[in-house]
Amino acid sequence: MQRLSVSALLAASMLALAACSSKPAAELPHAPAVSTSLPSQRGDFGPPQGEPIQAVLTSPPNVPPPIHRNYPAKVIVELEVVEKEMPISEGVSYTFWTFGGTVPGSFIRVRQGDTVEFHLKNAPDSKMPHNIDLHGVTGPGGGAASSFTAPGHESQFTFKALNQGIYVYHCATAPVGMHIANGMYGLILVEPPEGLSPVDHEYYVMQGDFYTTGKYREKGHQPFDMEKAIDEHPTYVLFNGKEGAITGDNALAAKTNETVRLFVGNGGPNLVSSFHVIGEIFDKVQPEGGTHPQENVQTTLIPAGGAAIVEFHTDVPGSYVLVDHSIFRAFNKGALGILKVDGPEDKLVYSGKEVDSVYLGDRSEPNLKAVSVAAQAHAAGTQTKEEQVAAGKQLFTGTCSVCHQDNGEGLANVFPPLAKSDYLAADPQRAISVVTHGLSGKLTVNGHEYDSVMPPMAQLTDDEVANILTYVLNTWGNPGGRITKEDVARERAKPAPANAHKEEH
Ligand code: HEC
Ligand SMILES: [Cu+2]
Repeated sequence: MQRLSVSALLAASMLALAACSSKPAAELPHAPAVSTSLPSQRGDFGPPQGEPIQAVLTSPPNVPPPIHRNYPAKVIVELEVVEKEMPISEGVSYTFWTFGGTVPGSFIRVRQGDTVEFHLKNAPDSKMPHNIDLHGVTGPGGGAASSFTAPGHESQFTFKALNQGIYVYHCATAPVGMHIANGMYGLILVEPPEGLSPVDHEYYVMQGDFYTTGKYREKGHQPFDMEKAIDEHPTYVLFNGKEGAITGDNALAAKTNETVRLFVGNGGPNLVSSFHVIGEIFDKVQPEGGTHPQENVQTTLIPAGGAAIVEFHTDVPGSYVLVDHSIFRAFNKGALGILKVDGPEDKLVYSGKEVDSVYLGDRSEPNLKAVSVAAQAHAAGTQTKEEQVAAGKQLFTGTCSVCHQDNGEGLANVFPPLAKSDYLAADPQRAISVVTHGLSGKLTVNGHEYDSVMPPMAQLTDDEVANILTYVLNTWGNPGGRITKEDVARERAKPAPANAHKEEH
């Protein structure tokens, strides 16, 4: 087998060589004219012409404007590494290491054949040395060896952008995985000489997996967890480095009847992304950032350290949800974004009625501010019942409301009411166990019998359970009272009662 594949490779490369040498060599320096028929041709179009150009760098989700040049130029890129604390979720902070102050790093756009003079600076207050490996560079380490930069220093190297495509760049300083896990990646687009087709919107979205010592959404500052990273058990899987980076007020925007191009990267460090936009079909995808497009695609796989260009047309208004279709990552680890399309309905294409709240739960209401306010107040020892209620209300939506409904009325014969529930009023502390351990078997609420199963809400932290139950106790005419984080911790530590939800194996 081994020998077969080696000889097959040899034959293939000989064929490729033959194909190359059959091209008149004179064609190569004047590539723009021939490049449409040879889209993957390497782009040494000769020495740079004209004055050097300072590259426009943009922060996600923005993309620098298209290049309308028809000659190769010298392009100067200045990128600064900044280590900084930023929110990773509402009320949760993380020390990111960044290219240009954002995760993912600044978007770089050059033209095939350009000579790129790259300046990598490392901010004086950095604690670590860093470097950069650009997948669009031909040369050892993709620039890594030439760009190792201590805090307060600057490195410079030059490369020719020989191949067109969308490429990941990342830090490659040891421990490499840790530098990438802390957010050190971004995209560089090498436009074909004739440019990309014009579209109405271009956006920059990049997935990454993150590893914190605390649980998902556990409040406060969260350090990097090397063990979880090695085990490939991410706490967060995110688009653009923060839960909610592209939802709510930060959602990507378009109008109906427009064309949208997404440059979608995946920094990893570990996971591959099954990138999907709920409610859209990709008219065109350049999988793996390669040259030959695929058409009419639902979900495209983006490897760690890879990227794709995705294009589609907007027909119907509404919220389109960007997800990693490894779907627990979307709804339980944060890999979720929104493209908000405004414009008139087209009932012929879609009958109407937005379904995003069904899909999104608490994420359709992205304002979790009350949750972090409550957490901060708790840390300071000043938390009021009102703060708990406000936070609990946010968390109830999409967690408990799925079954017990937004108004707490439940659903007849299936989900018991929480509104004016005599079962709840009889023993509010018992409700803690219901949430943390689940509940099964017969029970009577307000004279009606239920014999169903509530799974344990194990994803909720102690303060989240406390806030939700305090909200429930103080709403819909329930008796009031307060549940604390300590109450929950105590109840959670106890063995599950006999009527807890039992796992079936
Ligand atoms: C997947 C559906 C589901 C979800 C989600 C759910 N519950 Fe329940 N809940 C039930 C069912 C079903 C029962 C009744 C179980 C039985 O019949 O043994 C129940 C019972 C209860 C009870 C006791 C009965 C009553 O009406 O007072 C409380 C309290 C309760 N749930 C609170 C919550 C809270 C708070 C949340 C959110 C943290 C939540 N539940 C999430 C399905 C759910
Ligand atoms: Cu680094």
